[in-house]
Amino acid sequence: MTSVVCPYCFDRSPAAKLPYRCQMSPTGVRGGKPCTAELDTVWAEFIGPAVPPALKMRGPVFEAARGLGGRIPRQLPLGGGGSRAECPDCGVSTPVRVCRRCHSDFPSDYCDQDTRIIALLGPKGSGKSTYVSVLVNELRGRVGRAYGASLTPMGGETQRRDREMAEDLYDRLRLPEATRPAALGFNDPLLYRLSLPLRRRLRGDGSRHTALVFFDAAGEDLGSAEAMDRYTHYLAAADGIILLVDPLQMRAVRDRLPEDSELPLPVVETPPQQIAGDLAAQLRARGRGSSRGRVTTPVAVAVTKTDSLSALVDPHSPLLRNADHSAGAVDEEDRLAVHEEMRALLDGWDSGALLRQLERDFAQLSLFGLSALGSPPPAHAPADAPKSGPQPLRVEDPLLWLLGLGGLLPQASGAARAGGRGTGGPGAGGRAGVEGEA
Ligand SMILES: Nc1nc2c(ncn2[C@@H]2O[C@H](COP(=O)(O)OP(=O)(O)OP(=O)(O)O)[C@@H](O)[C@H]2O)c(=O)[nH]1
Ligand SMILES: [Mg+2]
Ligand SMILES: [Zn+2]
Ligand SMILES: [Zn+2]
Repeated sequence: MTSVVCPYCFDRSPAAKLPYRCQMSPTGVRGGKPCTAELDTVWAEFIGPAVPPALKMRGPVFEAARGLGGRIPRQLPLGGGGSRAECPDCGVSTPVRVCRRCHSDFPSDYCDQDTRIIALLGPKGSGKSTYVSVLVNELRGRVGRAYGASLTPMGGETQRRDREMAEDLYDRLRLPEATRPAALGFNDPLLYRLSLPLRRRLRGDGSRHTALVFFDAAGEDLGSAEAMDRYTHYLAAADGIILLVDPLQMRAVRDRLPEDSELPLPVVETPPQQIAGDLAAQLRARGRGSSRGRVTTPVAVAVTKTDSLSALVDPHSPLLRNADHSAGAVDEEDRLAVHEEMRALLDGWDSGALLRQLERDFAQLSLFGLSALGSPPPAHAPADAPKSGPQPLRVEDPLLWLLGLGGLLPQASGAARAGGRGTGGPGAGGRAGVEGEA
């Protein structure tokens, strides 16, 4: 059965149980009058006082299982796999589903597929917003092609922001502005429909659809345990977490950059250790810890802005080239090579303190290195992308790993160990990244 997670309040529900909202259409009314807008108290309470009262008047909500008057609304299958139901008051059918808990409307095809929530965390200025914009672009283009995948924005709000992100970064070559903190109004998540070809042995050549929810928080909101509290439902519902670490905010890296480096250095914000520690505490409090105390949600820890590290890495480093996706499968050996490389680098920067803490807190962990832009922003125009546009490196790796763990993508080589949760492989001794926990 399709299980849907509300992208606004993160309530999980079987798709069949989601209520409907009447569209108040004047045509096709049977018998009585068309429905009129009424105060949706559930939704009004959820979105809070910032929204003007007039907007809180909405079409009536009715249960999928049983109508308001106790009648069971007639449900009609809809072409695309969704369904419509007839409003018990006016008799006109509606396709609009709403969340049971908060009454937010879902985009039209959101409920036809399982939901995967990917949480994006990292200190202020670590590159989260730039990363999302570039990641979406790569999933549509280069990476999407290799896996036969397609990615489409769902709902008017994501479609608008998706267009804006692409125009800003790729047409105008403008970097995203700092994300506004939740205190100034909660930022809606980005909702995408990811379609992947069904594996052949599952018969047929159809597609499997997944609703991907990306949530790009403001760095300020992750700077303290209290601020992160706002995100607790979201973090607890996450199927995977991508934690971005800005190397240019690490003292050891700043000290090691060549003297003549013209790199503009960012302000040093919350240390990644603190974010990881607060995150683990949140998840444990929400029941995501195992009996041995480690958190079970998989965490991809990605060092960003690797374009700025050329002086610190070997010219043959796997960090300097993209993974090969030509087999249409996630290359497990390549992931392990990157994990080991990153582990060695971190070891030199902070004697492995961050990794040791992460390993204590998280049972499923893998290190990544990526660059969204491929080179630093121009020194004279720090709000701009490089002249050549983003030339990303390895931005897709963390997400592909998480999707692979969830069984959504095939894995190549090392498949035996990747399919399970074993450690080992090249460079074993250190944690290879994925480790099961009883
Ligand atoms: N060298 C380099 N710099 C980058 C890259 N991506 C982002 N940056 C720099 O990092 C700055 C912050 O990036 P954002 O994407 O806004 O960071 P954020 O994590 O969303 O920040 P908040 O929204 O304030 O939490 C950008 O303005 C760039 O200067 C990259 O791939 N390489
Ligand atoms: Mg941001
Ligand atoms: Zn909800
Ligand atoms: Zn009605």
